[in-house]
Amino acid sequence: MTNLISTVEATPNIAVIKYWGKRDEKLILPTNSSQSFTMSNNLTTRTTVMFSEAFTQDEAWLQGKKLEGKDLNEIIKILDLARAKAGGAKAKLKARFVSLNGFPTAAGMASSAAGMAALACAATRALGLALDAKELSIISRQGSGSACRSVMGGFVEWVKGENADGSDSFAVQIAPASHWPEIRNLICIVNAERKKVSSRAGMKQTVETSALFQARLEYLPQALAGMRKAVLAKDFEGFARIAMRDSSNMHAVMLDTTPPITYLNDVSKEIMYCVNEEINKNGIIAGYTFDAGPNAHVYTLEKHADKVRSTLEKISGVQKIIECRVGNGPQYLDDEKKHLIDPKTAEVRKHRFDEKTGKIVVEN
Ligand code: 2P0
Repeated sequence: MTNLISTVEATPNIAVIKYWGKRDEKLILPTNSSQSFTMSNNLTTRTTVMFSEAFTQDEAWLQGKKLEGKDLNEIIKILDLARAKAGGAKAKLKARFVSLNGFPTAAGMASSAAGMAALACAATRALGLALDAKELSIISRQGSGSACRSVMGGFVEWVKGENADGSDSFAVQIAPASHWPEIRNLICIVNAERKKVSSRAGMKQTVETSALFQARLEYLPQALAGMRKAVLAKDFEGFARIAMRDSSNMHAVMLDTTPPITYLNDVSKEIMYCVNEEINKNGIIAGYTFDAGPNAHVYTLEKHADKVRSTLEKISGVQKIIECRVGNGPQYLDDEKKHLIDPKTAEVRKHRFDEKTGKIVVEN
């Protein structure tokens, strides 16, 4: 058994109908379905996984730092799922995992979705498995819920499922990236600091304490159906209206949580006013959505992107704007030089992200 190695680049996804609440903490099963666009590869995470008979334990490096304890166990959980699928002698092999974000730290982007999607793809490929998107989605979901939407490109729905074992809770592609190539996401960075309350802890508190949460669950089927219809019809106005409403609905249940969870700051609110009152004054050409943080994702169409960007840039507190398109999902890098681990020596290669060129550089 030689060369059990695979390298994958995956990208984050930005939800337009949000996931916020679990019905099963261990299997990561959501209280509701959610929908997202997978982002283009100017925001990418590269991950190499190698299995070898020579390894005596699982080891992992993230952003050049060796992982231990809980962080390492989260990686091992996915490696174990991949090993169980492979079975036989391969199920006993230990692995090395190396992952690096190919986007500026100041991007303030959550990388767990891209990272866990890349891990599920790379680990299963390295073991010689050729899983379909559904199986990859189920594995990556157990690393981080939103990751299950990053194993495919385009417009994606994570169907919540009903089964207690999670076998029907996975992502499906509703439309490929080519369906609506004019879509742009202008990511407005207002604060790149780490958030105070993690999504995992925050959504648990919401489910346990928010009185408004039930109303959110009752409104969601209509929002999901409306969003699906708007995207398939390329109805930007309908899309933007539903996305903005769902973002606010999620942030409302966050505020209704005990203790209250507030991710939006004054600059986020300025962006909301600017989109509603200035940019959309003569018709809806932009729509925002906010995740578990203050940075805005402002969706617009290619033909309006320059105008929308120049208006957003004037808001004091907007530090940087990163423009993304809709992406095609994970890419397998078969070029031996791209691996973050040397396949011959099994050593972690020197690697870094070059902020100037926006490229991941692998040395030796
Ligand atoms: C989403 N978020 O739909 C929502 C919107 C944040 C706000 O998915 O506990 O990192 O690993 O399943 O996926 C962030 O939560 O949480 C998230 P876990 P995850 O994108």
